Amino acid sequence: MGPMPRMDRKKMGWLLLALLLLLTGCGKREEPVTGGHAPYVEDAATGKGEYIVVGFSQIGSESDWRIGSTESFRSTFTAENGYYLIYDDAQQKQENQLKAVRNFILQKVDYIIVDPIVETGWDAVLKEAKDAGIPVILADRSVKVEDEELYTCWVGSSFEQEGRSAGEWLREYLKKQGREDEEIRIVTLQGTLGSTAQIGRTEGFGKVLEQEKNWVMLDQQSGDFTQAKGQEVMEEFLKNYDRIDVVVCENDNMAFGAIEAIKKADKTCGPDGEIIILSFDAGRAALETLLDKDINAVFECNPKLGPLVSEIIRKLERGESVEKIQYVEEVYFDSTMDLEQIIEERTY
Ligand code: GZL
Repeated sequence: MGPMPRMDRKKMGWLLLALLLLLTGCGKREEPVTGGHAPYVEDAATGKGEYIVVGFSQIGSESDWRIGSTESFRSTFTAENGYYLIYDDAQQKQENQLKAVRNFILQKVDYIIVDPIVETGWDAVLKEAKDAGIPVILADRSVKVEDEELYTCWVGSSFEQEGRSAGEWLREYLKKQGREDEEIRIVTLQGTLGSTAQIGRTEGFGKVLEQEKNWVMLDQQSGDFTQAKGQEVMEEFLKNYDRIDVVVCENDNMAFGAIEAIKKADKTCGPDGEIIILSFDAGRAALETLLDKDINAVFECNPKLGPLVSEIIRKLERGESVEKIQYVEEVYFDSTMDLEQIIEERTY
């Protein structure tokens, strides 16, 4: 059965939604963000709804970056901007994301946005969305599926480039210190295993590691992108290895945990310390930590994807085609830069 016309589809959708909410209560889904407007007013003349109804499955609230990402989507997909947002926080569980997507399909939303916690396990639910005629846009992390046509497009960072940039920065930094021939003992606090960000950053840094014969990767463990887990894993590393020269932290919050663990072990880190700390995301807190000289360099990962995704939806609404993959621009920061101004302007 092809997609139902928006108007009938819509009426059916609201009926089903009312039934669903009646049966299940509001559940953990947040109240739709409508800015107080009536949820959906059809314009009899055009038969088009006043709002574009968007279901957004967000991973959780595990990190500063994630909070910045959620803020970007919620401040973009507002009633004032012509949207009716149904937001779902999966609390870092893929099964909750799959449930949310199925709910969005049941409610016959116009678009589904997903930030997939890990790359695998999406074929079935994306096929259901496709069969229901609902376009799926991936934001931030991506998926590995048999048929790439199961999603309309993906917008996010080149995580492999982020990892490579960190390796290249470290190579230059060590050269300036006259340590290019010294054995460099490295550990990595990885992000959520199987997530696009973790896969790309690990691979990208690994590409540079391969070229540096005196670099040794002692260990790589997941800290799941959280500060608590990052500290726990770093404590283990410090117990297991008598000398660590570099910690690659695949996000800021794990870097904060690693710094806690290093200080608890009466060691020092940062530009004036014995352990070099590299981090990804470059949120305001990380830049401030850079200023405090506890971190050596941070590699930006831009969470402000809301406006980009809205632009994509507007194009699709006009029947225009969109790029399958769209990367966002990113830079890095280290303690040689004038950070005050940058921190001042940081919006996440
Ligand atoms: C990266 C994003 C990662 C961040 C973490 O795009 O998926 O997830 O690096 C966040 O801070 O938890």
